[in-house]
Amino acid sequence: MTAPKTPGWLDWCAAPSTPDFRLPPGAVDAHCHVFGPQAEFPFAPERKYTPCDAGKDRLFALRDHLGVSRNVIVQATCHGADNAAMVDAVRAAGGRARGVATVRPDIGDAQLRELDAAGVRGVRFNFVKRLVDASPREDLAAIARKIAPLGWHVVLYFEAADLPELAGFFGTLPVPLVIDHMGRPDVTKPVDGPEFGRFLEFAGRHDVWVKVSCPERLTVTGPPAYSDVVPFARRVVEAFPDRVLWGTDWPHPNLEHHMPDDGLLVDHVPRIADTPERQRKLLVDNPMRLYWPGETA
Ligand code: 0GY
Repeated sequence: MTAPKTPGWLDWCAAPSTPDFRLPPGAVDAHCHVFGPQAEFPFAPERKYTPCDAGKDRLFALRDHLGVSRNVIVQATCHGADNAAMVDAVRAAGGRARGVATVRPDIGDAQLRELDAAGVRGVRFNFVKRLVDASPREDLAAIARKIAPLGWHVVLYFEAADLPELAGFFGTLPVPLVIDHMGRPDVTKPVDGPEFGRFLEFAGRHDVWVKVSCPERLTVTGPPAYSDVVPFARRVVEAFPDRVLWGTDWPHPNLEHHMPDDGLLVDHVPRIADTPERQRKLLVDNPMRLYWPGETA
């Protein structure tokens, strides 16, 4: 028996357009997920949503359609701390994917080494309240200490309004930090305003990488231009050209208003990274340094 999808669930775009923008060779989609398939990889009992299936074969088909070379597959909350679907996808990609896991604080060194051998390079700490139950900071600090010797990083997902309260804790983590979706700015506020200013200051002070992803999730004005998100992403790309990452966020969990055409998300890239050099860093050099160090694209 498989569980039905959350009411109103929007499925991923089955026929994405071919992008006008040609991704440079070696481009990395540094933020995407797999969901199930549920019959093979059941969702976690504690999940906050039940998505459609979005398995590795569909992800790899999208990768090839868009002209992406490699993926970073981030554990989605619907799978809890059972990383089986993500690890299966990373292994099946034959070196063309890395993974970011969710783990519990009691995870053993042998399990961590097994994840590392499979291609996992980080763990995700999620502070978005609609997605997870509370995560005690001492648990997260214990996880960070365990992963540090492996050279992994922590991916942080939080709402912009929560950064002031979280920043002190983030500053204690002994590993590089990777921030999802630019820290989810409220794009109706000014890009020069105090809230985004605090984010930029945080990103400038620490060993931080920023994903300039998810215009479809942050926008109020909507597709296809996502024009309200562009100034925020451009500001980050210009401020931190060597520490920005890009990703599709396929299969786009929990969108309520529209499901993006992933081809148009690729066409968004030149609007936020407006020179070939900035594009190469964002799409190839930076993610290769973080996830495939020492390898050429
Ligand atoms: C994203 C965003 C979301 C969900 C998850 O793991 C997840 O469930 O990341 C969201 O609902 O904002 O990055 O996919």
